[in-house]
Amino acid sequence: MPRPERLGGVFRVLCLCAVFEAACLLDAGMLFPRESSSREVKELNGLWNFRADGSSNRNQGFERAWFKSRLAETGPVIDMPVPASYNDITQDPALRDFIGWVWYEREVVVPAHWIADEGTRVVIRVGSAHYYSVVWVNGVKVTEHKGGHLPFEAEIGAVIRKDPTQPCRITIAVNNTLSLDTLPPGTIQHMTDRTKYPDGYFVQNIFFDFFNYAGIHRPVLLYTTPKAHVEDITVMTDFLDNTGLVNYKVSVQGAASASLKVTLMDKDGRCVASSSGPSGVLKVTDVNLWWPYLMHENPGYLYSMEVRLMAADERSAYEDVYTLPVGIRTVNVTSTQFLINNKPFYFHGVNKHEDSDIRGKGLDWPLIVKDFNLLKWLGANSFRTSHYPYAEEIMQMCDRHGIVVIDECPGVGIKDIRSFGNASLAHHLVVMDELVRRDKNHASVVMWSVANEPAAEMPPADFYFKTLIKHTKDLDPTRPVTFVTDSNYARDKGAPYVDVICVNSYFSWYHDPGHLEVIPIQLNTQFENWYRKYQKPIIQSEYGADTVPGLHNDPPVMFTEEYQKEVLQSYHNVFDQKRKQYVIGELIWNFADFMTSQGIMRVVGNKKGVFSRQRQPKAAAFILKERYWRLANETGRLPPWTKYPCSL
Ligand code: GCB
Repeated sequence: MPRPERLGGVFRVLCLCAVFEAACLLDAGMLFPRESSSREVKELNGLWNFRADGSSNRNQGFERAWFKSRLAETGPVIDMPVPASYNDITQDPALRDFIGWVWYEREVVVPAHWIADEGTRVVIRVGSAHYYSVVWVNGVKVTEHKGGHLPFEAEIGAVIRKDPTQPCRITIAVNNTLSLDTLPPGTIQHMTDRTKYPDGYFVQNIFFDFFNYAGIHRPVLLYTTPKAHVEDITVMTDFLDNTGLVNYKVSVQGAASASLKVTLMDKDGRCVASSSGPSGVLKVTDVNLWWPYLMHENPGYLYSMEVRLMAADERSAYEDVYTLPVGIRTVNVTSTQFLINNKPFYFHGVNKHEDSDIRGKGLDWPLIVKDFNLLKWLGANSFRTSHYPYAEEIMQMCDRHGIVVIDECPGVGIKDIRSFGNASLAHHLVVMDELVRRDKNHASVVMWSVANEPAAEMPPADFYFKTLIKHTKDLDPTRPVTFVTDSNYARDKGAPYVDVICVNSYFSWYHDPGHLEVIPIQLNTQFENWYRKYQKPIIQSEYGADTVPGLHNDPPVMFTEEYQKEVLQSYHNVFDQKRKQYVIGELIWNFADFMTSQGIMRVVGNKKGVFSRQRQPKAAAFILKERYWRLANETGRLPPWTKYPCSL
């Protein structure tokens, strides 16, 4: 007779398998390109040729087929760095505020053996380009993609093999025009009053509070795989006592049959479990769980799962090797707690933006590493990817450093009733597919956020969010789902479907500006109302105040460093009462100042950062740092080197 605890273990594995089947709905994968003994990667970062299509209908590039010949042959080109937003690179205000198609192009030398070996797949991958992209190789269209924050790729072997003597010319056209069914939504407004605006004048209206930076924002690269290759891997993890469980599924392409060897290695490269076959459970004795930063002395522990595929056809034999970092951890939500590895986790973190001087939303390693150092200095254990998916490279950093992520899709600014129609919903579902497909294996990602502050009170919103949240849970039954709300109406709409209530509020800022004294009562009321209604844990997902660094006044007045400090401290007092009950986290708005479109509410961007846009601390950063380290000391187990939060 199996002992009861054994039965428990078997049951656990069976449950994990059932959940797992549900989670493998996505048919195609898109593994992050990694080099291995069977795969090569060639980065195409650097200078590209660039031209904005300034024609009145912005369509000259297509009418004159700019993709057919070298871009310099059809008009003037300038240097444009990739990755980067193009907006702040030149001195031309027309390019900063440009709306429409821009064209990028560069030539690449493709290694001869990639072309000679017909058994090699050559893939182009764009980490992200905002918003709509079309890609040609040597004048042949290879793919197009809608959506600004997620990767897309295309196999180009057949095109480059057509004439191996030609250099490989890559052309990418990118359009930043937003419509009512893009994510985020926007509208184009044509100004026809000739007494006020010149002929053909139009503007883009947006309903979100960050600059609509555009261009190729993340790395472009070519990579190879063998024809028979590992197309996707999904892992879901659990543990029982000391044994870690890694339930995996591998999908293979390009081979009628293949044999697989799956090996899990610890940090020192020692094999701790192995298996063969396209799916299975790896059992790890004496498991090192993945823990958040400041919750454990050894945070961010990652195993390496090596998948080795062997296959053959009448022509040749193929071997493909892909290694995936795997953190073993669980996530659960009760009516009052957020549990990681069955221990209560309190989010003390930030909201961020991908945003900095000059490069806009372009991926920039010095900035990424600086931001992680600042997060650690602050004692932050988490962030929300407000308001769109961040680069995969950032998600990998979070896995390694134990920074917990609420992964948000670009569903921000859904305010117009027409953005709740079928076309919008269909696109939103696809974006969630792409996001879950990309980020499902990141241990750091503990929750999906499907939207930020939608107009949830509008009648079609109920069906929209019910469908969206159900779809997301079907894609990934292991993670809770939320959408972030600001509206009291939403208390009765949409929220029933979420697992965790995320609420933004700006008491004494947008409401009762200047009246710091209202914060305690209003914040208290906010929490009590939400909890009474839903009995679900609550995260204060935004709060803060605009602050111009160096501006001082005592007693505090709005926009000064003193006022930001007071706002934070008043909120913190209430958090300290409520975190003993059902408040499970606090995320400051914002980590750093960021650029917005111009308007009477913004002084060169949003200034609610606790760091300036150049990542220098305002006075509030020290308040937050002291608090976060105190919270960490109370709730976590600090690594010896972080006892004194002075250096990394
Ligand atoms: C919010 C939004 C965020 C804004 C912020 C603000 O509620 O979610 O995108 O930037 O308020 O500062 O107004």
